[in-house]
Amino acid sequence: MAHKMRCLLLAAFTLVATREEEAPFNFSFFVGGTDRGDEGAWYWVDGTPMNMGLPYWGQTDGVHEPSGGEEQNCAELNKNNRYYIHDGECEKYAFALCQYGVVAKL
Ligand SMILES: [Ca+2]
Repeated sequence: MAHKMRCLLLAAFTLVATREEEAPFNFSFFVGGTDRGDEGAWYWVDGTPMNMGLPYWGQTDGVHEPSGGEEQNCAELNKNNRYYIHDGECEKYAFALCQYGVVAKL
């Protein structure tokens, strides 16, 4: 995936964006999830199945994400929906949010 080449390295930074007006950036971020090759089956790049539904994925006009079908196969934190996860086109320009160091279990 092209966005792997555009990683934004975050060593000691926690993104907290609970309200759109508090968001520190004005662009979406790819995170390491995809359903490419198996439409509708979302996995993190390490092979772990992604949690689906709320509170992870957003909704647009009452339609729950992911909603882009075969045209949108890469998970992103969507700037237009308070950084909830949406499916996006893998080829569009966006930064990638990369994990660095310790993994926090939620
Ligand atoms: Ca898809």
